[in-house]
Amino acid sequence: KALFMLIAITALVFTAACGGGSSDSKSGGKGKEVKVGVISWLNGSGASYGEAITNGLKLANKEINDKGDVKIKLITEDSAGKKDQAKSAAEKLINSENVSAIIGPTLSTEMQVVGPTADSSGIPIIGTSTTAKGIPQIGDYVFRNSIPEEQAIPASIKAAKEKYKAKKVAILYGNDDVFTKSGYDVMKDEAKKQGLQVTTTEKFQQGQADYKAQLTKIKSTKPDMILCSALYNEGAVIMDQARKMGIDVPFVGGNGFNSPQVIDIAGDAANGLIVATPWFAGKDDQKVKDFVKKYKDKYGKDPDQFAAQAYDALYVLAAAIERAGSDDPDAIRDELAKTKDFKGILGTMSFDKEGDIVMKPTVLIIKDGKFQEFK
Ligand code: 1QQ
Repeated sequence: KALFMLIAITALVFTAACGGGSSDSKSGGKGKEVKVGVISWLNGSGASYGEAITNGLKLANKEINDKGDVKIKLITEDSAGKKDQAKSAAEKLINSENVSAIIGPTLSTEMQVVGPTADSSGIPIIGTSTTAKGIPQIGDYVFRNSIPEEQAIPASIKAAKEKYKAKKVAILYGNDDVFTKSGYDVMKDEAKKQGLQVTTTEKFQQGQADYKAQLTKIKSTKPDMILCSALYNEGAVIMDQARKMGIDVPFVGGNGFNSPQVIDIAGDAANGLIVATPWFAGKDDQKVKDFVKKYKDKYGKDPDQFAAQAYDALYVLAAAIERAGSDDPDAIRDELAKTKDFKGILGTMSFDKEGDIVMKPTVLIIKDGKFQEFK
């Protein structure tokens, strides 16, 4: 028995000394580059989301690599906001590029197919903008640092209801996208919970150009506010057409509206839009100020929520890679899951046991053509 123990211990010591055998060729100790795949919406009607996200990632990547505790190589694929393209991108990153982790994709619609692919391949994935219900619950390898609609929308509806003493709301939502539908579900439930009467519920489709039929109906029911679940392109056009029809009540929007594109497209018509977000550029925090300056210097414009979330996500991932001390996806996943009280530019965040973000959103309003704190 003693001899057996001796052999077992010798074998153990030998394995440990060799760094676990097969993973040795992949192990990314100090100085070695760890490959991280990025899937982002870079072309088409929502390309500004992907532009902000990849800008935020590039900025963080340079800082992380310059510091040198870990080295990350980003490999970026465009999904064009389409779930099939997002899935092919994930397969390429996992099977051909052998990435150790993935950041993205942009839309919950895409994550619903990419999440299961990454999860079944044992590759950790962090959504930085996916806010529909059930995303981290796809599997143990799926995380997100974007605040779910279930937390953001109740906060913005409550703040708007109190401020405007609203009693009646109309709801307008896109019924062909996972995120816009999920936002609608929360709006409907929350209106009920907060004792708001829903005057009418109207639907639209992605890419729709004319919303007059829906808006005419909404106008006739005289709501105190409009709850709208849309991506920025449709959302901005809706607000523009609403204001032109004389609908001047506040809009409460979901995550899709958290883009300065709403202001670029709708102009003054965007005033009166209320949203909840983990990001506020005007925060009196040195970290936030530094980030805003660095981003502006590099890209010639202010960062938005999507850039900030992506920036923090890469730092969260880099910290997990550093703690794992290797590029082994399983080890990185386990360290990601332990993320607690990470201090980034969004504030302090942790992952809950399902891999969802724990953080309170801030409520903002577009006033005088810019996002401001809603008080
Ligand atoms: C989602 C979203 C979109 C607004 C991301 C751009 O929140 O698809 O979940």
